[in-house]
Amino acid sequence: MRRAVCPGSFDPVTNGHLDIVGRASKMFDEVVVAVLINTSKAGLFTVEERQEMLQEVTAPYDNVRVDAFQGLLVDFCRANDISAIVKGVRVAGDFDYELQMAQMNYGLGAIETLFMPTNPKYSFVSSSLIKEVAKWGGDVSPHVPDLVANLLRERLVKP
Ligand code: COD
Repeated sequence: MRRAVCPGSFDPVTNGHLDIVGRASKMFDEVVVAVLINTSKAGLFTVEERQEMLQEVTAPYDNVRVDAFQGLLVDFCRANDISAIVKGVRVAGDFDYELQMAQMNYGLGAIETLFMPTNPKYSFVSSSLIKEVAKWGGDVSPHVPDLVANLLRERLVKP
């Protein structure tokens, strides 16, 4: 079985993430969306909340499942028989860092990384920008699933 991982913080999931997951699901038998458990950085949403959001928004894809991991991504890949990491690249600046991670991950575990150019509609979308805009009451609904837009409103916008 050809299995890939789309790893990330997903705090919260955006349409940019979803676009990559959906496209990867057409190329692999199974895609695991893996949420990093980062004990040194508290997010806006808990890891469990992020997983719940991801489960809901990836439900239309039969071959996508959601999980969480701590530690090295290559160890998660080994434990789950995953042979490829799929990453979205938004702008040239993303590539510099992503290339270093890809080379490190290959060196650590012979895991290949595939880069997918983002859909231009989402090239400026990041979870941190979404949180910043939502915090000040801006409309993020074109850039995130409805479920996420509603949760952001509940959590961030004070009446
Ligand atoms: N369009 C397309 N793709 C996007 C978009 C967008 N608008 N936004 C994000 N993405 C993709 C990118 O591929 C990005 O890498 C991924 O989604 C996740 O994005 P985020 O912001 O949710 O998550 P990050 O960047 O914080 O995730 C970093 C990882 C968790 C992947 C990384 O830190 C990691 O692998 N950590 C595990 C520890 C480890 O193994 N470290 C050594 C690495 S060499």
